Amino acid sequence: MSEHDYSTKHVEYVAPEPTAEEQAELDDMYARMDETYMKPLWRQIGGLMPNTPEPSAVAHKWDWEELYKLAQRSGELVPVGRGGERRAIGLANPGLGGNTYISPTLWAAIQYLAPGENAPEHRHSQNAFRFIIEGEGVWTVVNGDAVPMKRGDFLITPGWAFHGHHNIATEPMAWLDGLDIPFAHQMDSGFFEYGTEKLTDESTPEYSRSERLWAHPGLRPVAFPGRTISSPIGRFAWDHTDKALSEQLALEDAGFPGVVSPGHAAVRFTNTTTGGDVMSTIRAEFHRLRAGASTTPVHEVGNRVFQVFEGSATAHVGDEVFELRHGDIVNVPSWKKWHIEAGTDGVDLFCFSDHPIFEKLDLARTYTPEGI
Ligand code: 1HN
Repeated sequence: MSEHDYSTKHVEYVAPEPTAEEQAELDDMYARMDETYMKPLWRQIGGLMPNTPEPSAVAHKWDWEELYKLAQRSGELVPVGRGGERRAIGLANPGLGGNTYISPTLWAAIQYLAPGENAPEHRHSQNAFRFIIEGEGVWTVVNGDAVPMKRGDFLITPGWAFHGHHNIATEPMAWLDGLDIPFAHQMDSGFFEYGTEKLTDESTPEYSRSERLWAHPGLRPVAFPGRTISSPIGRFAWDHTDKALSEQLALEDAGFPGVVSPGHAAVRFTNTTTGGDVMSTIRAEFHRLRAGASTTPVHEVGNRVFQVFEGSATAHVGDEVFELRHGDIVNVPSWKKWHIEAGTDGVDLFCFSDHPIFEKLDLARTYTPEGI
């Protein structure tokens, strides 16, 4: 709960009624300000400093079937290669002026790679991840480490790591990409470089080197002490995530703590050298709700994006209600009250957010109107 009263409202400034002469002078002054790129605060404070965040981004749902069909069509019509770099279709929030921003900070896209195709290597300072909603057969090569991509896996490509992908299977594959592109773009902090067109490692190991070294619970290699900016684990394999979630619910059944709230299990992907988020700007989590369970309604500074992995759910965001099935994506704009209710078979949900940005800058706030 918060000590703040979020119901206070801005007072509209009412200027004293000017005489005709004064009005002419005022008009002239405002015109001159306009011509010289100046703006008086008294005409805009309410918009600049709302009592609580008033995001331009709106809550929106993208239908997986529709996304997949269009990705498939683009696979038939548009080649992938140097220049375009990726056959990725970005999700453009209807409130963000036609930019490919799902939120003011985050990019989300569906990427499609047909059998035998290569997405050439490049690197950028923007952080990226992939979440694999279905399929397998693609390996991504991150700084020379070949990383398998399989159903349920979460993979990271930290900023400035070279990366390219190839599909060695007989089936096409589509997955979700998330990046902090809008944040980098709006802050003018982005850098980009091409790498090789041919992947630096075309092997197809069952586990990446990063997993072989780092992905053993509670153990780290003594040869690599110290902290890394992003997680040293490049791939969080689904079987670990699945097990961690089922154990939380099994412990709940046995009367032990572990779940977030009744019937709501959740894990966060972490940088094992710090215990913090996998990357400096992006948080990633996996949530599992039993049938009939619901998350606690909350307002939060920052932006979330959910993708349904299995099952079905109803998302409530502000006054809107979205029915979600496998693969569907929905976003929660900053400070919009949200909660998610599981459908009749429960739901598995992948979630990513920009919350680390606000936490690092001491700008994070949450408010649970109904208490916890
Ligand atoms: C990118 O490099 C990838 O590496 C995916 O798979 C999506 C969107 C914009 C810019 C670069 C990738 C991207 C991207």
